[in-house]
Amino acid sequence: MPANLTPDYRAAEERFRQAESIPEKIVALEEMMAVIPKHKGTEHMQADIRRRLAKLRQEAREKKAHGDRFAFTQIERQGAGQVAVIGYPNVGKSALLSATTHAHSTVADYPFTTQIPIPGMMDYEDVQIQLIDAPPMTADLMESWMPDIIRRADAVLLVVSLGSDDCLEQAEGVIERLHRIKIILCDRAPEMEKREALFVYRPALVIANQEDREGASERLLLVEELCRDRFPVVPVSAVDPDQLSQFRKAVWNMLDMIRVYGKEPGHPADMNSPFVLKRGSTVLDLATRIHKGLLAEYPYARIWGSARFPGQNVDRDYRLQDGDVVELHR
Ligand SMILES: Nc1nc2c(ncn2[C@@H]2O[C@H](COP(=O)(O)OP(=O)(O)O)[C@@H](O)[C@H]2O)c(=O)[nH]1
Ligand SMILES: [Mg+2]
Repeated sequence: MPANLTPDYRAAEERFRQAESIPEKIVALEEMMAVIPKHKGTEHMQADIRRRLAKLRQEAREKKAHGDRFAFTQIERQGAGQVAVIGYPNVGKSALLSATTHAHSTVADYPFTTQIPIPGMMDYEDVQIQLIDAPPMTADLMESWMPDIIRRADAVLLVVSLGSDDCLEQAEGVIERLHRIKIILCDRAPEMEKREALFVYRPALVIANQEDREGASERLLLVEELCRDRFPVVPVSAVDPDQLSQFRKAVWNMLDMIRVYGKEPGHPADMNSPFVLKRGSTVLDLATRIHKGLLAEYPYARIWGSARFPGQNVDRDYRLQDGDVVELHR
């Protein structure tokens, strides 16, 4: 049975499409509900509108409970690094977060379900990395506080869907939109002197999600071609947990950090809780971190791992490597 939608309905639907905030969307949906012809042919559509309304109202309540814009962007940093998960609607950002963290982000097959940034902690071996499920953005649309989230984050996961013919647009749209507000996504931030004034650089991975979908392998080639020499591309499927160990590892590598394990003289190393430092950190950096300056002046260390022989003495400028066991001395 044809729906026979009226011009009034079409206009309200268009307003909904254009709406950027939750209240605007709610108003537009209520209008759609009011003017939709009520007969059997539109029953499905009515149910869909009601469902979307319920969802948005719930989110509006949650948003209130979560406070204002300031509170959105000031997500307390936890773990080894903070990584913003961004991208077009429906690419699977929330699904990835749900699969890799304990965060409860709504996964749904219609756009714009995530309206507030939701943090979750992802395990990678013996460290944890904070992922932030951000609301969707497109080449034209972005919540006003999204740039803050991205600037505050250490790195970015740009998620695209290999299930969609728009996958290239999903990558380029985001990259260009951010460039316009002076955020450059890159593989590694260039040397200071090579940076453009007033721009911020954020390391990024392109996460090619929905690899299980039909046509994904052909689209993956296109995405890889687009990103060549610019970003690593990590194909994943949020619905296949076995694959996600590669994802975790790639995120950790992007952060460019090392883990070192502390050891007290005469005691075994504490292999349970590593110190996480920027790659390139020295014995002095570690001493400064642990002792907040007290031991920082002329420390030396004994190192197990990257040193030439176990327990070798190294001076304070020694560059630590991932996995080193370090016994600090003064
Ligand atoms: N087949 C498949 N479906 C996925 C995958 N990731 C997400 N989805 C589905 O795609 C839809 C949108 O996912 P969602 O995480 O809400 O997207 P978001 O808008 O980017 O947060 C949902 O129906 C998900 O179940 C995937 O890797 N494979
Ligand atoms: Mg989402």
